[in-house]
Amino acid sequence: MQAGLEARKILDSLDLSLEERKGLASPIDGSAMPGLADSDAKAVDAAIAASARAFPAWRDTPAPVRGELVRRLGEVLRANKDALGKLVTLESGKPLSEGLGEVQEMIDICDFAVGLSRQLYGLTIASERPGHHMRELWHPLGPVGIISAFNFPVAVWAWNAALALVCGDPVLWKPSEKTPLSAFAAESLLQKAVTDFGRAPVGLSALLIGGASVGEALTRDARVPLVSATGSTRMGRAVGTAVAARFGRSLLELGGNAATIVAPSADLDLAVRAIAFGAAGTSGQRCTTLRRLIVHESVYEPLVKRLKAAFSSITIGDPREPGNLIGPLIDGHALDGMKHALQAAGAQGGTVWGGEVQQGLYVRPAIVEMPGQSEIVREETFAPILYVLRYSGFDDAIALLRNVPQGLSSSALTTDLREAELFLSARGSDCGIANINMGPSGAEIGGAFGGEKETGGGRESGSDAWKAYMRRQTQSINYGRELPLAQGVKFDL
Ligand code: UN1
Repeated sequence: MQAGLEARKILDSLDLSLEERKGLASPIDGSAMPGLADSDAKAVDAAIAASARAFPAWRDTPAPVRGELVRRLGEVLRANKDALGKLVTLESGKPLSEGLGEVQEMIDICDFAVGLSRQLYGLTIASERPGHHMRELWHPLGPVGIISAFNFPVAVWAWNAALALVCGDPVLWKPSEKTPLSAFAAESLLQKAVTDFGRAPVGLSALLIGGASVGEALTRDARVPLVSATGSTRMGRAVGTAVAARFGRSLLELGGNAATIVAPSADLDLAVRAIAFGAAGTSGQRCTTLRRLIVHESVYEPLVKRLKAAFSSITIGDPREPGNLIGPLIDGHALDGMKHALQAAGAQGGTVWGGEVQQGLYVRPAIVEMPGQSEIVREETFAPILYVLRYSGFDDAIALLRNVPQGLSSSALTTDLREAELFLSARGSDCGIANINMGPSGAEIGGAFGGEKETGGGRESGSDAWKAYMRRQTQSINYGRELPLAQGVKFDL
């Protein structure tokens, strides 16, 4: 069945009948997806106003009760996992197992957030003053703007929304222009949970469909104290500076350009599988995708040979077919970007293997052997291109790994304890994520997710990432009858 028709059927099955409007071409077969109307400036302003109005009531709802809404969202997602996962596949072109995995990631973060709703812990602090105590309390922050990317069209929203909601914050979501339908379906599932829950204020959550102007409205508006944005470094720079100019907070998850070091002691069977999934999985369109492989000279030739064989065996085609490991690129722009990068790599001394277009937006992942970490290698191209570099000393490998502007994810394949620990030490990887004996992509939700340098410094998802969605208050309480001043200061009237 044409992808566009199948998408409409799924939306119907979710009771989301759309009016006849032609949307984007599905990356799977070019058929027209159902279209959604853009939110105009007035609608965006009204949604922000409604979310600001919803805030006091949600703030005053006890956190474990807020958790109950997120628990219901998790249940609605469980019940609709197949439909939403399929829609993600139809719209983004990722294989169905990954579309379903993405919804699982949403369910997982809901579970995490429900537990968190009873654990928004602050500290108690010993006071230097007699008859005093001190503590830190975390308060809700206000409406959170979420700007998400096409490659994880719903999971990254869920990371943000599930945490923001238990933290007492309304959410305003601008999804990627490339994947509005998955967002529309996910938002409607949240609305269903809101209806079942019955105690949420009007305006608690909104979906804003449209392009850069919608994102700009969120970044400029002082009623939105936090903007969490996932996407390109260029977009993040614009968001970060605009939000900073009004002293708002931003949480940025931008370019990746991940690297993996393959040491002489690496288990090569495991390495081939980890590298193939890391570099070619999701057609190279994760921000954690492995793009730079740094291989010890002693294993370089056999590994590259095995990687070429493995990449040749990757089945490429309709992502709805269970046998296909990778689907298409998202659009012609992504394909042009890949072609441009391969040309540039050739011009910078690289030897290109693979990378051919099979048909439409389906491409064979490329392996490019590079003489050094040239300009094109230091840039992130959102496509399945694996640059391979050679090293002789482990310190040199780490230096190569670090010598790029981005700092999201990294890994080392080694069974040498000293190398592994060095890689994980302050002298090792400079990324937000560092793995041993696995690839750099496919993180679980329990850890904090994000990276350093041009990746933007934000942390989402697990661990204590929730703190970004709240404001911290330091409280001092005097339960005595004297008024001692800190630092022994005297001010006796
Ligand atoms: C992204 O590409 O923006 O770690 C998120 C991973 C996924 C999330 C990627 N869990 O690859």
